[in-house]
Amino acid sequence: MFQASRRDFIKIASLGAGGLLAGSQLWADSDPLYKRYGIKKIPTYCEVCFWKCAGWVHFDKSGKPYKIVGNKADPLCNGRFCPRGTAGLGMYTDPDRLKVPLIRTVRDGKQTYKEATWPQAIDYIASKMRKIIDEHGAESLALFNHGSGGKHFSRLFKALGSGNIAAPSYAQCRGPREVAFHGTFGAGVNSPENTDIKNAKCLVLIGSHLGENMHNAQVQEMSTLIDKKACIIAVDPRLSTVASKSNFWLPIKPATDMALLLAWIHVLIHENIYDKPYVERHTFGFEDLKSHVREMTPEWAASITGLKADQIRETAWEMAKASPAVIVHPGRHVTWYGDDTQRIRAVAILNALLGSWGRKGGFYFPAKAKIPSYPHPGYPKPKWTWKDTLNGRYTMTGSAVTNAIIDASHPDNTTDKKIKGWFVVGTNLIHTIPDQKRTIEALNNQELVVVVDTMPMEITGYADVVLPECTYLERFDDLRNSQFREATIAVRMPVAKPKYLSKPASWMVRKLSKKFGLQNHFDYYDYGEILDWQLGQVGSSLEKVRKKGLINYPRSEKAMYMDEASPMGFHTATGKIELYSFAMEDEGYDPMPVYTPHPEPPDGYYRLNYGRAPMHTFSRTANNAHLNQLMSTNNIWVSPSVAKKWNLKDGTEVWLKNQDGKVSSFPAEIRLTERMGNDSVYMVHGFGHSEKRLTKSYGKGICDTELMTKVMIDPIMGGTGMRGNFVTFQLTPPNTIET
Ligand SMILES: Nc1nc2c(c(=O)[nH]1)N[C@H]1C(S)=C(S)[C@@H](COP(=O)(O)OP(=O)(O)OC[C@H]3O[C@@H](n4cnc5c(=O)[nH]c(N)nc54)[C@H](O)[C@@H]3O)O[C@H]1N2
Ligand SMILES: Nc1nc2c(c(=O)[nH]1)N[C@H]1C(S)=C(S)[C@@H](COP(=O)(O)OP(=O)(O)OC[C@H]3O[C@@H](n4cnc5c(=O)[nH]c(N)nc54)[C@H](O)[C@@H]3O)O[C@H]1N2
Ligand code: SF4
Ligand SMILES: [Mo]
Repeated sequence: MFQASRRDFIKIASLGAGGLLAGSQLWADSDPLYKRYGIKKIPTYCEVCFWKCAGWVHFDKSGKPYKIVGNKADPLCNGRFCPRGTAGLGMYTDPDRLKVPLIRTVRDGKQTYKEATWPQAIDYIASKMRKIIDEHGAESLALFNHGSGGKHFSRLFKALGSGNIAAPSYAQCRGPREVAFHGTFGAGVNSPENTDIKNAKCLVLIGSHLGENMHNAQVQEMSTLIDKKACIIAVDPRLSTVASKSNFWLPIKPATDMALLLAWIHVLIHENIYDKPYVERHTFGFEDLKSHVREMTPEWAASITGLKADQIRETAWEMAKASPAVIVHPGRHVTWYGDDTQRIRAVAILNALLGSWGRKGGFYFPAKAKIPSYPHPGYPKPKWTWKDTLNGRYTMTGSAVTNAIIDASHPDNTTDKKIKGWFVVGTNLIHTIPDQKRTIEALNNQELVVVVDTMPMEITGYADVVLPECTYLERFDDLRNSQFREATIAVRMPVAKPKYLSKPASWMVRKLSKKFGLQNHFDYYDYGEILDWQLGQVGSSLEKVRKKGLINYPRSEKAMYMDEASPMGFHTATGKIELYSFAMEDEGYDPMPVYTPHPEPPDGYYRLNYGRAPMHTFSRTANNAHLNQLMSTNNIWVSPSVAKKWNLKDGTEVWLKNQDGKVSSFPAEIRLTERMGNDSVYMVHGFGHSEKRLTKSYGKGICDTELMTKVMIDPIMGGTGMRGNFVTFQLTPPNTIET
């Protein structure tokens, strides 16, 4: 079976490569062939965040890329890029980029990096990997990845026989949401979320600061709702941008959302305003839920949340009025307080009572194109994976848990399942995973650390070998096959020759594979050949898609929503939407969500709250020249009353110290604002870079992650709750600046 399709693959690929402008051939000389062929634009999809908007890169007269715009045919962006995507060329032109492979060495008794050629770097890595594999097995190698480059390394790891592959977009981001929605509807919401925002009559946002969180089509659709004067209910202790435009702003006391959600459930059920036919037909456990929330009245929740009971009741009625065209948004970054899966279960249950799953204006059923998977020989079965290290923890996780792999890499792991080598591809773990100390202890316990990045981010400082990846504008990557209302396939083609000695991840894994006799897995010269073959299987080609940028698969509206006439099966144990979950009960978790109070800040301390700014993505854009100009540092948002207590003015420079005595490495200025409550401070995540090679962003602002020494782990799936840290102000620098 494999052999036949393999031969096909090679034949088609070689034909394709001859007929098209394959990437590496395009840059065979210094004269861009795009110019010679008179090609004015090349399709790509954006890598500045993970929404992956499809766009066009335009060339100037000399054949140099000069602007990126959205592809009008792409439903994920509708022809418009966000400020970050528009500044994508800044990733390509950044003079601070990693330029050559680096190998850690000792010079004059001090550790430093020496520049290496690619063959030296590959040989070095392969020999260290070989040693780990011989002594411990391939299972002892772990891959942390995020983004397109990681996909290539993921295939290398599977081919080697390691299943220890994890991304922070799960246990530091949306993992609890996926587990909660799976546990309720038998399906996750995934990315892009299957929220039918443009058709909603009511949108409820719990945190979820859309507009600052700039996920493109989602924000565009929300703007149309605002224009249409649809009902927006924003639950946020901070007056977020969207809260300022909403009909109802519920300035909830942080960490108490569960009480509000349960009270809303109470009102829907006990005031008889839920979608009765839908609930009767599709749900399981209604009577249990009804008695569970009997006492959870708006008055009860008001005493916990600091909200007004009337407002809780009124907003529940607003949702019911809009039902089923109502979305209680499932959120995205939901790893907050450790009971996150249960909080999002409450969100899912609310949606079920409102009848919004599978209904227009609620959650649509998304579509994805069927692309034949990348052809490769079979993968060996690992002898063990991260799952076998859990020891009864996180029993309902649906994906690999980064922090569980860190635990397996830590010196305190006394089991025989140990991680001995890390590959870190496209994730700045130091800024991404809370409890930095533990991450660093695990890093220092490795025999090999390879970091593949485009920039000299903090994580590169812990590497034995740093491999410079070229930016997304200089390479092919996998076809984008995002779920949405309709399926689309988008392509990323190189628009420029890789700068310096940088290389695509697809090239790196091909080189490494040869050292392990696995080259059959990476049988291409240029990754474009694989894309051409895959596109050939769906009746297209790279050359055709180059002209259009996308393949659209239009779909009837009927297919997007529930067919009310025929029976609907859900992929849960009962085949119904589970308001009551036996699966959770069997694992020893609450079958229905329960409110538990969370610790409060001690006297003189404030809860550390954080979020996004529209012009930045995590820690990856702070050094981008264009975006740095728009926002070069973060500020510490404080309420006037807190400022008064501490005698802080707008612009006062402060360091923050957390509950464990950890002081921020750098200061940031106070932003005095009525938009904050008196129990928290707020900052935008992604600043406070401590790596000097990041010349534009080094020392600018405070890194929230270094103040997150307390982690509230979600016992159900291992998510790292990050909002249980408390900080106070310090007006003088710390004694030692940590880097
Ligand atoms: N511009 C930009 N956009 C992005 C990203 C980016 O880096 N930059 N990253 C993308 C990614 S991967 C993700 S996961 C999303 C993250 O974005 P979201 O999923 O929207 O993140 P949240 O943590 O829900 O939102 C932060 C908001 O939660 C509020 N909040 C804090 N504590 C509480 C609380 O106890 N209760 C309630 N109700 N609210 C609280 C904060 O005040 C803040 O307004 O953004 C995505 N979009
Ligand atoms: N304190 C704190 N921690 C958080 C969050 C938070 O808000 N606060 N948010 C959480 C969330 S929601 C998420 S999804 C995660 C995100 O976590 P990460 O994905 O780790 O996000 P970044 O910090 O942007 O790190 C991305 C890294 O990829 C590199 N990179 C960019 N482009 C490329 C490329 O083309 N190739 C390669 N090889 N590398 C590239 C960047 O230079 C950077 O080092 O963080 C989580 N952690
Ligand atoms: S939302 Fe912005 S940064 Fe994210 S993929 Fe789209 S254009 Fe790029
Ligand atoms: Mo995320």
